[in-house]
Amino acid sequence: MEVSKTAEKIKKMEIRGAGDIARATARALRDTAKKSDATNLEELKKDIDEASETLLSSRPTAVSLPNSIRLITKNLKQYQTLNEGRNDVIERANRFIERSKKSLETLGRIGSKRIRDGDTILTHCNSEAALSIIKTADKTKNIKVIATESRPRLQGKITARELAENNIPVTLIVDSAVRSAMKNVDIVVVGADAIGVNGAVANKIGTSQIALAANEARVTFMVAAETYKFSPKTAVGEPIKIEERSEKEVWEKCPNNICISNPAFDFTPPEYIDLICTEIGMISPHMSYSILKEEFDWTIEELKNE
Ligand code: RUB
Repeated sequence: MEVSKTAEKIKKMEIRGAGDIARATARALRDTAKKSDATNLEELKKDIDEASETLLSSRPTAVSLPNSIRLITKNLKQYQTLNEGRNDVIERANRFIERSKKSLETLGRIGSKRIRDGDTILTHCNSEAALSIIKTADKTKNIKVIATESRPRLQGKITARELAENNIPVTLIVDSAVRSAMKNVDIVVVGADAIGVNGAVANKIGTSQIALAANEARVTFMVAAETYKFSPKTAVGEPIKIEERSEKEVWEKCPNNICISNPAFDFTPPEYIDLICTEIGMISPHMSYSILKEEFDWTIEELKNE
């Protein structure tokens, strides 16, 4: 798919969810490298840079998007020939897509061990990472799921439908029912759009309220996230940007004298998070810096000098 089409689909949320956004970005960069009519390496770099800019402007919060670009274009500057550069981008993009799928499988296996037979799991929005844990657990245990509606875009319905199609018992609730539902919940499992160096998790608006309710009820709160959801820029002081979406999503024909605020994500502070389940293991949110060092040390060094 053309880069502009991919960016447009991400903007309109036809492609959505941090993992899917990252893989679509990888495919778009791979296709740019494949189809570029550059006659030298400099021209290829220009094409890749332009494609990256277009993709980056689509949605601001999911750090998986800039991270996939970083990982795919990592070595481009070092190459001497057009072919080396082109092949490296194609190979890295393919590897990223494979890695993304494999990570989901692995973290699903790891996270499922925290789910006990008979558990009721509450999840928010629609996260393939959270669903990977839930579906893996369902293979060997009797579980039930409570899915929140996730206003205004109602991604909870996608989750509910997917679980029902997999014969996993699911109850859909409105977002404001979370606290009253919490008394029947054994564990909360949600995804992440971005994780800061301090361990705070940006995820679908409402996640932090769920974490508060879970904390009050002493219910385990687990985040499912591939390591490419950690944000290297936060290590050099830059905050994660929360996307503000159109007021029309909340109220189509809103009277003129009413203001609407529609942030798409919020931050859950690390003290409300018991575990982050990644493909390299279960970690505490306080280990965020170590993950960033391991995965993105080279980026952090470059970002320091920007
Ligand atoms: C989706 C959302 C998901 C994360 C993680 O928001 O908040 O929980 O992106 O998803 P939106 P995944 O619908 O606005 O993109 O685990 O699939 O990467």
